[in-house]
Amino acid sequence: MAQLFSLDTLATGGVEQMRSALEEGGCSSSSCGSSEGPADMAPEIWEKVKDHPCYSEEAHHYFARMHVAVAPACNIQCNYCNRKYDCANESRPGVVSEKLTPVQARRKVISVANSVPQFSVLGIAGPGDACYDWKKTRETFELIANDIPDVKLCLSTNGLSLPDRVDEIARMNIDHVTITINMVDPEIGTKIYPWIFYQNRRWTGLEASRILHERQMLGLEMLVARNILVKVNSVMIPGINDEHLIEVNRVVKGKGAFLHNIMPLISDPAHGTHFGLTGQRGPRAAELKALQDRLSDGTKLMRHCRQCRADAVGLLGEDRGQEFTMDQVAEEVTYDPSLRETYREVVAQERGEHMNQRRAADAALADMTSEAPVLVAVATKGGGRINQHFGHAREFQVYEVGASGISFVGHRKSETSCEGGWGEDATLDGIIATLEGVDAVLCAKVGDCPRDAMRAAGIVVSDEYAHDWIEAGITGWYAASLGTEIRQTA
Ligand code: CLF
Ligand code: SF4
Repeated sequence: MAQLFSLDTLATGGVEQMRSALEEGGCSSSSCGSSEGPADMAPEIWEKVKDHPCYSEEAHHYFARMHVAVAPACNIQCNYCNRKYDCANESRPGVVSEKLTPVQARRKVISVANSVPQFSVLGIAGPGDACYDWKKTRETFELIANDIPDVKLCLSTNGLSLPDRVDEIARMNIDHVTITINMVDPEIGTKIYPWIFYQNRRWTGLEASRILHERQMLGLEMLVARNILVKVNSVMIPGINDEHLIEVNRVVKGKGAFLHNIMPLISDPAHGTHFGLTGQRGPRAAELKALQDRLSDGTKLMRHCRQCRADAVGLLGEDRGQEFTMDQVAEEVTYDPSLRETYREVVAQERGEHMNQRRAADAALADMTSEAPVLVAVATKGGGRINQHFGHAREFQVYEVGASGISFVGHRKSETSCEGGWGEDATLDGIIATLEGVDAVLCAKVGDCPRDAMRAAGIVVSDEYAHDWIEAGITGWYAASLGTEIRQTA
C-alpha cells in the first residue's frame, strides 16, 4: 500500500509537496456515502464530524482512523462471531489483531500520530466489547487524551453495558459511539444471539434478547440526550433480519441516531462461526444496495464502511496496521504534532475547493434533462479526484448520477484483483462481471486493449477526466453523454 506522505516528503517539501501529493491521491480507496458538508448540518455537528472518516464521507477522503485492540472480553455471543477473532460488529471476521495493554496502546498511537499525518480518530472496537472491558478502554482513552488532546475518541459496543458507561463517556469527551443493533424485536434476536451475560448470570432465549434490546435502546437514548453522536451498525442477515432492518432504521432514527451503517454479514465456514457452519449466507451487493435505497429517507446512511481490519491504521480501506506492530514501535515515544498540523493546513485549503466543485456539479446537473440515473464507476487513489490508472485499480467507487445530483452508492471490488491490475483476459472478465450494471468508468489512464474489451461488454472507459475532481468529471461525462453543454456556475 502506498504511503502518500512520507517523512522524507515532509522534510523536503512541506506544505506544497503535501498539496501535490493530495492531488495525486490522499485516500487509497475513497468510498463515499452521503455527501454532507458544512452547509448541510449545524456548525457544532460539523465540528464533530469534519475530521471523522466514518461519520463524514467527505472527511474520509482526507482523514484516517486507527484501532487499538485493548478490550478482549465480551458479554454476549453473536452467531456471526468466533471469539478467536475480533468483534465482528466492527471488524472483518477472520483477522486476529495483536492484543495490547493500555500502555502499549499509548506507544502505538503516538508512533502512528508521528508518522501518519491523516490520523484523526482513535477507535476501540474490541476485540471484545469496549464497554464491558471498560477499565482498559477508559485507561487507554485517558492516556491518549493526555498526550494528543485533539485526537477524536470513538468506541463501538454491543450496547449491553453501555448505559453503565454513558456518564463517563460524556465526561471523557468521547463524541462518537457506535452501537450494533441488529433487531428491535427480541423474537428476531433469538436467531442472532444465543446468550448474554448480564448481572452475573447467563441469559438465553427470548429473555436474553429482550434484555439486550432494552439496554441498547436505553444506551442510545442516554447518549443522544448528552449530544453524543451515535452511529448504529446493523449486520444484514438475509432471511433473518433483512426486512426487519427497515423497522430498526425507523426506531433508531426516532431515537436520534446520527448515522445508520448496514453491513453485510460475512459468513465463511472457515471462520467457524455459527452462521458460517450452518450455511447462513451474506447478502449480495445488489441486495444490500436495494435495502439501503429503501432507507434513503431515514437516518443518514453510511455507505462507505469498509469493515476494516481490527488493527486497522490509515485511511478507510487502507491497511497500514502491519507497519505498526509492537515489535516495530519504539519503547520510548514522544508525540510531535508538527506533521499532523501541517497536513491539516493543506487539507483545509483542499477541501474548500472540493466543496465548491461539488456545489457546481449539483447546479450543472439540475439544469440537465431528467433522464433515468446512470451508474458511473471511478478509479481513485483518493483526495477526491479521478487519479487512478484503470489497470492499477483494485476497486472502483460507484456513483449514481442524474438530474437530482450525484450520490455515492458503494464500491465494487473484484475477487480477481491483484497487485498487477487487470492486465490478463481472466482478470478483465472479472472486472466486467464486478462492474455489472455500471455504464461508464472514469480513470486517470486506460490502455486501448482494456478499453476495447470493456466497450464490447457495454461499459465505456474514459480517461478524458483524468485528475479532475470526481464530481466535476462525472458531470462532464454525463453532460457529454447527453450531448448537453454545462452551464458555468463559478
Ligand atoms: Fe473505528 Fe468504528 Fe470508530 Fe470508525 S471504524 S470504531 S466508527 S473509528 Fe468505520 Fe471501519 Fe466501518 Fe467501523 S469503516 S468498520 S464504521
Ligand atoms: Fe463477537 Fe463482538 Fe458479538 Fe462480542 S459483540 S460476540 S466480540 S461480534
